[in-house]
Amino acid sequence: MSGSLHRRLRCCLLGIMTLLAMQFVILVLVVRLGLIDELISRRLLLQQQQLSLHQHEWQDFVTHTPDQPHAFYQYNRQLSDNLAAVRLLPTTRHESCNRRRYALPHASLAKLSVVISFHNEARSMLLRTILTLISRTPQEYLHELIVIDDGSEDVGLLASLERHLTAAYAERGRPRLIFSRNLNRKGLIWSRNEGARLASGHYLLFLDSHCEVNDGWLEPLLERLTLNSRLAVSPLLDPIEPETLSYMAGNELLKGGFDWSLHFHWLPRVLADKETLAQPYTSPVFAGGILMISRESFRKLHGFNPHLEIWGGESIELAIKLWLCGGQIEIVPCSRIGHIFRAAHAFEFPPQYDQEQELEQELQQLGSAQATYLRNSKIIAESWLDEYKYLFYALKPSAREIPLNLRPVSTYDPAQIKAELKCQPFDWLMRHVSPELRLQHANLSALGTLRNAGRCLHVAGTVPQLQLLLTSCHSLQVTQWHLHHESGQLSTEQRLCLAVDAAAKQPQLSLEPCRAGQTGQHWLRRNTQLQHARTHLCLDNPLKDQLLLSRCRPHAVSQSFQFALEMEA
Ligand code: UD2
Ligand code: MN
Repeated sequence: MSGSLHRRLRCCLLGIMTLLAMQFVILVLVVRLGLIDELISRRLLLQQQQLSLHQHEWQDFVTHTPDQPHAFYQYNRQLSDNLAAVRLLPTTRHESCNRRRYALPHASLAKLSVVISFHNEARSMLLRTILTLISRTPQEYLHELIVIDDGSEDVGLLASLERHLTAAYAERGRPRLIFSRNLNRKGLIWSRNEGARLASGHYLLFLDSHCEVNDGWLEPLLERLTLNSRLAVSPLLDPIEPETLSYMAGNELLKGGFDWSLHFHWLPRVLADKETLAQPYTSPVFAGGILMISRESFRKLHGFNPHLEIWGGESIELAIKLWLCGGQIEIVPCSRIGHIFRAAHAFEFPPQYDQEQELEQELQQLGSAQATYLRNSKIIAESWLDEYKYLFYALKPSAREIPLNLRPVSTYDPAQIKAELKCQPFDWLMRHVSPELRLQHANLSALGTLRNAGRCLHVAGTVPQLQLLLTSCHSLQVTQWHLHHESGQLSTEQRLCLAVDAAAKQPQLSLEPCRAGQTGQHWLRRNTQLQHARTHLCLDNPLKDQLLLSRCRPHAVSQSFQFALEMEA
């Protein structure tokens, strides 16, 4: 009796477990195959009458994607292909943004032209960007969409896109669709300028080709722009994870900034008294390159600097130019646009220098991406930094060797723009917009690369496997050092400090997290020597590329270390 009860119980339990396991497998499958998204999107498709492209057309377009390895896109292309054309996205903005009514101008006075330039974007990703934009933008404001194929390898893509979109939106006549293809790649900056040239709306929005606008993205931006004609705005960018394509909330406590090497950085900001997370806030530069500006302001500023090539720096230049010449920049957190932030460039950069050019060897060997960015940065420094450009060259000494030989691509001339628009000198920006630029060197007695006999002191590897060595000064990743005025700390950008372990039998050089009041991290500058305060020993490179500490010997070449930039005492 009890035996059969046992058996039945075991059977029952086994049954339940099998059922649970099956449910789990089904759940995993549903999630993996994006079926949930599919279901949601079907509902969405029914709800959103504006979206006129049918599921089979999406499939037809996407299945012609050429097969490429992961590195080609730097995100999960298969997953993108299987996700819905338009996904339901989480609401990431502050809930008060949903309740607000935005003061908008009549649509006939606020026509929007969206410019998307792409190079080698996956079909599903590009189409999702476009369809999401069309379905989440009030029809009456979305005047036109300008899509520029910047020499992509998938040669059939643009024509096919044009066919599908034109068929889908012809009836309602909106948005106006403009397609243009660069047979040879001309770069993002040229293409965005071209897009702006083709545009006819009142406002321009520059968008990357792997974005998903979130609900209600336009109204908060438009409201700000119509309140203040000197303004240009960015939405708050929500990151989309490249592998899972999950849509996450961006951070409202960050603004856009740059350092003296003209690299973009997110900077922390502090909320003022009573300021809420939903309020627009000023920012030294745009949230990356996704920005909205009146076409008239963009024209007055002569657009993006056409001397900048391929990729990089154009939105920083536009920001500097805008601030100095009477404009303002805001990030508007009630407007959300998702963007895939990729870990690495998905495309090659055309070589900047040919072997014939007389250049320092290291510069010649610089990767094309680095060389392009360095050249673009040099153009910006030369155009706008005035007497502060020495700080740029201190951090990027190899930029000095870059020949600019600007091709006469246009009449673009910063000096003329400054005169035309009565622009302020760069110093004004440091005083009123980017005080952090001033702080970046106020408490330093030296900064930049640290050179001994033509080689530079460099930290290789990551914690805990750090290595201190001497390397070529022209590699762009070479460590930039900061010698702090008061603490005597010699630190890297990662806040690692050069220290000496005095307890060991032989004092040893080491790298440790910078901490206030650590005497082991205190260095003294004696002419070109670096003397450790506690042990009185000097940094030395007696045998080629071997760093150690030894008794200080004035005039010893192996103990002479030059910073790229030394402040006057
Ligand atoms: C960032 C900006 C981007 C732009 C760029 C610097 C964000 C979210 N994005 O891009 O707006 O300011 O930095 O220039 O901050 N592309 C071309 N032709 C090329 C190379 C790229 O059309 O030769 C397209 C590309 O397909 C993409 C866009 O340009 O749509 C930006 O390139 P990215 O997405 O690879 O680089 P990202 O996101 O760092
Ligand atoms: Mn991008």
